[in-house]
Amino acid sequence: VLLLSYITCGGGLVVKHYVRRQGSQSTTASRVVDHIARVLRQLGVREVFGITGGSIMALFDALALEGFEIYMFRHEQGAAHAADAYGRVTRRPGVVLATSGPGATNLVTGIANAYFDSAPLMAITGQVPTTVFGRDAFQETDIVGVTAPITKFNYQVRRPEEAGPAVRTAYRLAVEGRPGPTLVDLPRDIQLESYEPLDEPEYLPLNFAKYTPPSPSSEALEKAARLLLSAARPVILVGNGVYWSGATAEMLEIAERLQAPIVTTLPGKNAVPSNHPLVMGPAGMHGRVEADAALANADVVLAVGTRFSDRTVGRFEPELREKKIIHIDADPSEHGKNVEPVVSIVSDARTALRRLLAMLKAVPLRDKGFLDWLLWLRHRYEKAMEDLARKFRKFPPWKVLKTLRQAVPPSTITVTGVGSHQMWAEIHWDVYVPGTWLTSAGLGTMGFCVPAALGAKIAARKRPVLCIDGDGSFQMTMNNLALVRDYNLPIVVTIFDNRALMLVKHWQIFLYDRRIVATEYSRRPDFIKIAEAYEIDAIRPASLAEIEAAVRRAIRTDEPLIVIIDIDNEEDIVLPWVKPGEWLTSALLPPGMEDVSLVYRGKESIRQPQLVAR
Ligand SMILES: Cc1ncc(C[n+]2csc(CCOP(=O)(O)OP(=O)(O)O)c2C)c(N)n1
Ligand SMILES: [Mg+2]
Repeated sequence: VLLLSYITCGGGLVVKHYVRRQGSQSTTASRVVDHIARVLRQLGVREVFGITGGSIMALFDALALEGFEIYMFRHEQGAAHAADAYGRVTRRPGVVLATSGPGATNLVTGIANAYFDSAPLMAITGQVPTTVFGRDAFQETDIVGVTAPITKFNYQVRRPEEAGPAVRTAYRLAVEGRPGPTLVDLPRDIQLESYEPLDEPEYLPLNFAKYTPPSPSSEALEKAARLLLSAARPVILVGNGVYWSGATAEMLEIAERLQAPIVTTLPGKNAVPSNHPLVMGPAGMHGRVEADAALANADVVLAVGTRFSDRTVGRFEPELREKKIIHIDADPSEHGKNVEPVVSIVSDARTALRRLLAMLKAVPLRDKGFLDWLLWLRHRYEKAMEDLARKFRKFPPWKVLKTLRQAVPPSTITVTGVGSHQMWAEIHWDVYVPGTWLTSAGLGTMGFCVPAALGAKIAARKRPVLCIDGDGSFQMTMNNLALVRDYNLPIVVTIFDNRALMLVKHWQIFLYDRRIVATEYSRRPDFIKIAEAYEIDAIRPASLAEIEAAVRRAIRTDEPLIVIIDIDNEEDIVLPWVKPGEWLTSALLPPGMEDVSLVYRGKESIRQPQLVAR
């Protein structure tokens, strides 16, 4: 992945003309921080997230003078998740600020999260004065070193004239090509120097061509078209790169022309509408049955904007090696990293798909039985889950999700925590509008939901925002609920309350002979009281109808709400489940599907399923 730690130690940047008045510490004359505030404004930034401190307060001061809206979080990790979500919703980098030392290190999980999910984010950290560098000064941390492997680009400003170009460069690189987080570190003495830019270069002297994907070659596209047209069971694997490049329409049109099922990754759920007839949903460890089956039985895979995460494919060898893979991705370092494609196209997805579409005029005849089989699998799974729901003593999580889906408008932005509740949402939450599904997929960061929901709400004030959280995840960042009333951010938070770290307990049950270690809470705070403390209404509903009515009301009246949903931590086993390191066809299916195999055997697959012993 694009990794560039560009650190100048003196030298490096040549600026022709600038005025630098040494020693002035005036609070209103043009300081470097005032210049940064103006640069941010020119870039279109209006809102920033963060927590102040000695090494960053000058920038806060300048931003306030310049009229920025500053969102005060309760923990920097929360501020970073909010900026991440803001970036995903607006497609512009969310900006997060933190002081040096603990402020900066508290950002690290949030930055890593944005890195793994390719979300545009720009962090600006304060740093101790250059005069005390390397002396273990109070709150000195080498944040540029710490974040080197989890940023696309980071830079420590050492001279006033570098600040503007560094901020513009970091902002641009956060969204250019494959999005991701960037960081600018600002020593305190530099922040306070007086500075007036004269003929300042726009960017640091980097070769931006390296970050902008090239045009796809006609030869590669033609080869891809030939492969797709001659395939028996072509399947499209959609990653969230399709969303970033705005290629949803092109992707769907290609699928329709080829009559090829679309399978997504967990973040790729965001890129295509779940209710499109060819969209099978996410494949993977907790994928949909029909999606796992589609990907597992494909002969040609058109993979777009995805890195082939192990969570999506189970394992890379030997099954994937047998497939002909066409890989389109903006990031050259993704090509050949996890799988060896037959055709490798380094390109923006939309550009490549538009040109590919022009080559796919003819609609070939397909193995229609394959699609019929996938839809039959979907039907069998939904039926099995309906039957299972009747046996549950407490709320079946998937029924809760279907109820919530009915209760909120199609354009609702939905955010999740990390755990079993997230996996249920992966399988059962329908995304109707691309861009409305925000989950921590690559890093799997518990605590993402509440602050990300706040960031999403700040980005889209008029749209409802729903957080689907777990009780464990919720407790990691619930302190940020304070912002709901501080800034009037009426989000709806649902807590799937199983009093457990269920996804790990699930593994203990199946992989550790039921040795339940440190995954069940004996005591826990009363979430109703927590809600009350933050002046938010909360309910513990007794029925699905009650959930639906309460959520509908909250959205209609634009009021925040916390819904605590009782789930039994013995019943709460997410299926299907592909055990770590196994191939998709060995997915453990729910009760009632014992006769079903995910290996496609033509027409027999539907009519005589019992032929296949599992
Ligand atoms: C920060 C962090 N710590 C630990 C984990 C490991 N982990 C993955 S899922 C999970 C349980 C999550 O519990 P909860 O939020 O209650 O969701 P549930 O699985 O119970 O639905 C844990 C501990 C993680 N993903 N992130
Ligand atoms: Mg839980």
